[in-house]
Amino acid sequence: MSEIFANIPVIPYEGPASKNPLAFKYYDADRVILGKKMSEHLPFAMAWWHNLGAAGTDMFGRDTADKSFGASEKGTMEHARAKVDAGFEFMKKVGIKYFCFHDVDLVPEADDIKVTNQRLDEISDYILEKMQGTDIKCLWGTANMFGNPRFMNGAGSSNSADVFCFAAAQVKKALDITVKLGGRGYVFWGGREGYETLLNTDVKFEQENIARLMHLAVDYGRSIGFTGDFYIEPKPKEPMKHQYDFDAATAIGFLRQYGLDKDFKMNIEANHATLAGHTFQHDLRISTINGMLGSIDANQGDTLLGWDTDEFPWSVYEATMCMYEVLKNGGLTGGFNFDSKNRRTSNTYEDMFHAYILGMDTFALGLIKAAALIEDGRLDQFVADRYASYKTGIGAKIRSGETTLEELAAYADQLGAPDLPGSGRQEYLESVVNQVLFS
Ligand code: XLS
Ligand code: NI
Ligand code: NI
Repeated sequence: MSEIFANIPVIPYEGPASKNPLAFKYYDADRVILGKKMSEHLPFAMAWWHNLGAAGTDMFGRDTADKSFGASEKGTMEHARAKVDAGFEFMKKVGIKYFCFHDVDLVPEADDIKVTNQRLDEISDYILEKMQGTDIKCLWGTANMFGNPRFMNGAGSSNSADVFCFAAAQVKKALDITVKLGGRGYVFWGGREGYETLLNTDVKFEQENIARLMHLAVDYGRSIGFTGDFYIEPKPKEPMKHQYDFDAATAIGFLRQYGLDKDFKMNIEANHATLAGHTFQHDLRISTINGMLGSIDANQGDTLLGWDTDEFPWSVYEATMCMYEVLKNGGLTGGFNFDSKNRRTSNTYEDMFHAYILGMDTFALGLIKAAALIEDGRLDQFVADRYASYKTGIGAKIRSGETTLEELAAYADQLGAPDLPGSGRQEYLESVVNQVLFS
């Protein structure tokens, strides 16, 4: 078979001095950081939909990029196979070991679900064939339960029981394919699981039904040998005005309320966290302290725009603080899925490679710098010292639960007034981060 990206070689690591646009400057797969290879710290994944599907269409204009990959007609099984060929050639050339997919990224959806499912069987056989002799696998799969008009009122949260059944059918099939392709995880992103107006919405009913669909998915997944994690991918809005999985804290509360917290973790997307009014690091921290950080959708938004722009991550600050959380979490059981797309104006095959080189180099730098921050130790030490008043005396009694409100009130009476609690030293700490980043 002829190469699709014929003028593009396997991307080598050339180091920070290189000016070759088709080389890594920081991502050196075998370099060991804190006792583990970069490639183990950073299980990168290609998002099938953006890399092989998105061709630049926006609300105001048509495709700018050619993603037919040599197929004579788009939206055919011939095109679906061409995407598989392109995807595997791409992953091999950039050195990526995982991919993520929605069912409808893999094949064109037919009117009849039975036909779509046959197509999924066929394409997954082909993907399996392509996987042979490589170490490429699925990171996670998911069902697209937001594009088809039938999901206009939601999937698990739909008012229509028939639509709920179609959501269930898609989840079942997407789980089958995920397991078949060796997937580590299975994602629920509830793009339509929310509301436009409370005037027509029974929130409690809808949330109970979403939880029911998730329980059914867990039961089925475990019955076919899926041992990985299920993930919720929180997002506050877009396309719905209000989505139920608003942010990590909300999604974790939901999972606990409905008894799903043993099987589910978070898939945190940078741009979703910022849409929720948080930093990326915030949603990662909320997930890690709850033992629920599973996987990451690696992208970044634009502070000037209020939607999910899905840009390739280039902020080394953000990537560093992300990797700081990931390292403290002892890594991820999932991986780093580039849920990112080229800008509409970056419309060539080379741009696809430049984008992944940028994303992978950004996270490699983030990893190097996060490890340096941890080894530097000043941040950790500062935080430990900041809470030192709880190590002894009355503080220790508060922590161990060996006190009463009366005793604390008597303690306060006797003091009269406490000392101020100590400077937070934010500017100093920010300068430590800069020093570590740029030295
Ligand atoms: C959309 C989401 C979506 C999920 C998978 O905003 O990021 O792409 O990752 O359905
Ligand atoms: Ni997104
Ligand atoms: Ni995503």
